[in-house]
Amino acid sequence: MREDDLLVEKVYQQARADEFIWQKAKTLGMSRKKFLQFMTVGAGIAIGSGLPRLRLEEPALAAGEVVKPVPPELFYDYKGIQQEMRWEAMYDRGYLVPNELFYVRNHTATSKIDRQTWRLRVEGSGVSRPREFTYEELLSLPSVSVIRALECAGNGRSFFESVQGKKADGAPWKLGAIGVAEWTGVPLREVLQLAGVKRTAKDVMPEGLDEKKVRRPMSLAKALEEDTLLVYAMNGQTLPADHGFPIRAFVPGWLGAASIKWVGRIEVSETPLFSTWNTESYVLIGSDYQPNPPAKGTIITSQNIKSAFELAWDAKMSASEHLLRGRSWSASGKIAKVEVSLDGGKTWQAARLREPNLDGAWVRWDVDWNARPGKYQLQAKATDTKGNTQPTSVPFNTKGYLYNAVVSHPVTVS
Ligand SMILES: Nc1nc2c(c(=O)[nH]1)N[C@H]1C(S)=C(S)[C@@H](COP(=O)(O)O)O[C@H]1N2
Ligand SMILES: [Mo]
Repeated sequence: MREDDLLVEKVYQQARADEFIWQKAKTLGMSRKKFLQFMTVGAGIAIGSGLPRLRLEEPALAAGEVVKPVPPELFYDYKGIQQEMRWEAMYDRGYLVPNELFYVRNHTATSKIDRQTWRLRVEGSGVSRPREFTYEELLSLPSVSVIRALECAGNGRSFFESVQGKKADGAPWKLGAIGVAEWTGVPLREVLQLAGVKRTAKDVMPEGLDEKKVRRPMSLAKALEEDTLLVYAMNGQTLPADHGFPIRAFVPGWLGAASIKWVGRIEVSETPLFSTWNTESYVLIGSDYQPNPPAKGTIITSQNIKSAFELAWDAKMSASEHLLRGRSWSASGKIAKVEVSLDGGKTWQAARLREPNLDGAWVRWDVDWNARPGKYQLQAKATDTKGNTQPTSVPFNTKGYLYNAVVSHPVTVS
């Protein structure tokens, strides 16, 4: 298999699942021939019975807090550890989400780390020169800046309940668990090369220093991409504590959970790595989804295509001329067009796209609206350059990930 193929999500998931099961089978003394027979019978069913189970801890929500001010006019608060950006607060801003308005998603509390004593350890069977880096050493390496979106896989989760009547587990995000920032840091591949990454390495797993040691693997191919970073600055400022100070991983296009904050260790392995965050959570569980054993559902890697209006939820507006604004984004390419409906999907018009329109970030758009008194359902539907477009509905999954159907935004004009 070529390394490039591993950038294709399905190929990667299948390869790592096969590899995982083969490693387990080998330790049980199964021959390659027997194993291949077993695979064609259906590994997903057999693995639970004949093979050892992974020991995984349950991710629990602990009480915690965020360091930066999170005033209610900028954020919705969920249990003190998840802060959703209010879209109306973006109406009078530019392309980037300022650090003080960027959503926060912590599994526990924000870690407070001293950069003097902080170390990054790179180790595992996939490196020939395991080593540590200090903060200063990391900062002295070549760095790049990229403008990209970071989005939680659960963004849009509340719509499973409000639209489909099925409640999913987790914070009831509307559409504000996303932001676009300029991320500055050292390409992960620089660090991996210094640690002597082997050709035979498969998975790379950054691990957080937070209470739960949040960690999630990526393929070596993804880790070696030029824009997969170890970030130390966000929008030209030292990375804030809530966003992972001193160093966070940034894995563009992938679900937010891959972009591990407060990184203290990176495990590089010749065998596939698993954690609770790619087996129990951040997997699609439901009758429309196939599990990727040992994961309980389809493992999520890439984000999808969505749109949001820069309006309060629900919005109240005066009966007058308005410039309606919003943004659309796709993890698979630039946005090619955005259509807006002011009458709940009956008629559509093209929105004007405003530069910049960066790949992997988002595009700003607007439409004029001479609003008359009444109740409205505003809709926006984006299409990217690869032809991906927002669907009218998304099959339910129990943890409520990747909801990207066209959303009806309630507005009252009086
Ligand atoms: N160490 C650690 N990294 C983490 C998390 C965490 O709880 N601990 N949350 C993840 C999730 S689910 C998301 S969506 C993003 C959120 O990044 P932000 O808080 O900077 O917006 O961080 C990810 N990285
Ligand atoms: Mo997330």
